[in-house]
Amino acid sequence: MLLHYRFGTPLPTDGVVKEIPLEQGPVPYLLGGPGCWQYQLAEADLVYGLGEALRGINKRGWRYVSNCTDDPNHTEDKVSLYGAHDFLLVDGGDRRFGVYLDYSGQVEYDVGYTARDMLQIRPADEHYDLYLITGPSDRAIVREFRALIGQSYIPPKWAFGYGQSRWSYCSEAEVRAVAEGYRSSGIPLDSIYLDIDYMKDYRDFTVDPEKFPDLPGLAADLKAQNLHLVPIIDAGVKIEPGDPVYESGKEGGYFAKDGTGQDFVGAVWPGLVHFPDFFQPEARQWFGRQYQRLIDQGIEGFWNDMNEPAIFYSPDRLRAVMDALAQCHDTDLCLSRFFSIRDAMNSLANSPEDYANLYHKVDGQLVCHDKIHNLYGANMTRAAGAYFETAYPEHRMLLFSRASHIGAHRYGGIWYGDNHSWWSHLALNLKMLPSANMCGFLFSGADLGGFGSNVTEDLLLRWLQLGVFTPLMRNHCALGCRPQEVYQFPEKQAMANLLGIRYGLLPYLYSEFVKAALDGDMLFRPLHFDYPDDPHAAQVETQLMLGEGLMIAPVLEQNATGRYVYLPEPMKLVRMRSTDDYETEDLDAGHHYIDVGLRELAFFIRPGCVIPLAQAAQSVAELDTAHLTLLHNVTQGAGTYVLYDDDGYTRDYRNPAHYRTLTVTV
Ligand code: MIG
Repeated sequence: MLLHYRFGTPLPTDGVVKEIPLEQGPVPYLLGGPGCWQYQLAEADLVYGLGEALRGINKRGWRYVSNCTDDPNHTEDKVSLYGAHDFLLVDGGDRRFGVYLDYSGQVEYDVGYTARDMLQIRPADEHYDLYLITGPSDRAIVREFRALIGQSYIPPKWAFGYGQSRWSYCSEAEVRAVAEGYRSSGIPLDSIYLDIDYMKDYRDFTVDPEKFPDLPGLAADLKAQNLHLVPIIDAGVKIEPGDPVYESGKEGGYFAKDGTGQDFVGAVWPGLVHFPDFFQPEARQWFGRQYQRLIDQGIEGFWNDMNEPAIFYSPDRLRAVMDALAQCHDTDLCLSRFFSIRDAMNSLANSPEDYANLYHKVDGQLVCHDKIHNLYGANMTRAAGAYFETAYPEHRMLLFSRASHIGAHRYGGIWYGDNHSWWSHLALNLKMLPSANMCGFLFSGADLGGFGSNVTEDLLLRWLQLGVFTPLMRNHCALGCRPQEVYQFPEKQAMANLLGIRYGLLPYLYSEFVKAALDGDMLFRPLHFDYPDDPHAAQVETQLMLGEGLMIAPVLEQNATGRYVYLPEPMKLVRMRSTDDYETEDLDAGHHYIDVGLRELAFFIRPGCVIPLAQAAQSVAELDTAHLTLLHNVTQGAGTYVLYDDDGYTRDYRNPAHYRTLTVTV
């Protein structure tokens, strides 16, 4: 059951695709009112959702604020990350419901933080739509929610291949060296990412003519090796008279304003920038068209960054701080003065004052950024995604974003931003997957190996063992960090084998991904979704169900030679070193210690299930899907798997010719 309530006069969000009649009267389950909803949690209630957020799969015991934030330190004490995903699901066994706040503003979720048994949902104001969803199971509730918000984005098939990124590959020669590093060692790879240094002076949609004198030539040479170049696009447009993007944006009136009605000025990597006003349909169309400048040079995919939007400082506020500092000159430079100077400087980035001085045109009205901050990045994704759909109706483009909001899941995927090369962030990567899926973000993943800090070889191996399963499988790392390309490590052969397994499992992963997108289902599910009556399954935080037939349980601890795994039912363990070197073992339900060496990948097949496995390949284009080995856990009779496959780039997803049934008879 889906109930729709409206409070005040909400601003448009592009969150839902269905019109649901409005209800009057009280909202079932929830106490309080539109200013703050409350729900009394029983001790055993589970709370899921909130998309890209910190902490556990079960969100209980912390508070979260949906407020798109550029914060590269994802420590446990934080409350916001880059996305704002306002859907949560409470499962109390017989009392089970989902709540979706279709809302442009911030929301605080106090999930048993102030009082362990109290859930509180506090929106910043009382202008929003609320949907209350009930159903026979958690999975059914998610499906109903997903039907409401529309079909998730499906990228081209090559985007399911492995990608290598770094901030930054600074020249054509460096990019060619990466391609060579992979191809000469026979390590699979499908894409190489360009970070901001490919641009001329960090100007969007430009290419530095000295570092990359022939981007079309480079893209074509890589394409001949089945490699795709994926450049980054930042939100801020450099103020640069003569630059065609800047000039056309200025001329069209497509930049966001400040409180005085001038184009707002902020500073990010290019120096001083204006921010495109993605809330105007014409501005979205204008910005979308700019991608063509790179598409014309052979580019088929993009990642959108800095679109919370991140603002390092605004000249206005920096000036105010400098003036205040000047006043300090003749005063005593005591400790408190030191702290106030330091705090003043630190308060410049992403400051609420700047957001309060930024204005957008929504339906012809000027609206303060404050009220719609969480929709900014989503509308950048929408600008690009909608352009691609109109310009290339027959052709999928790769697109993923850092900031996001529910609704943007229809136009692109997300990556989880600036994590670190920490073991705890490997676990966090796993925990975010099902939550992101609930909110529609199927094409997602974290920077494998970690973005900030120096990776260790064992961490990268273990991270690849999770990454093998994530739709976006991209190794990315920050400026100044230890090189993180697979071929840089003594264990590169083991890593190559793990990547080979990714390609071997792609027929299954791609099939399950597209089915999940078309059915509004989750690719990754907490165990409790599949085993609702098993009290142990509800407690499991480091294993996931993956599609119809698999359970995964990656090793998440340094120096561990295996891990404890809980099996809610008997399963077949597959322990793989490469697509043609593996063994299987039948395990009973219950707890097991599973040995998983550093060079091995372990996963589990559910009873009766069949998993197609291809041979390892160097790229998705070279994958042989005609010859599949069928891994299975069929003990008698027949087991089947319905395999979805298509050409990997057209959008004719629902064509019945894309399905074939694979059968195993024992
Ligand atoms: O201020 O473009 O999350 O992936 O490498 C940092 C440089 C800006 C943040 C992104 C990261 C990217 C980096 N960017």
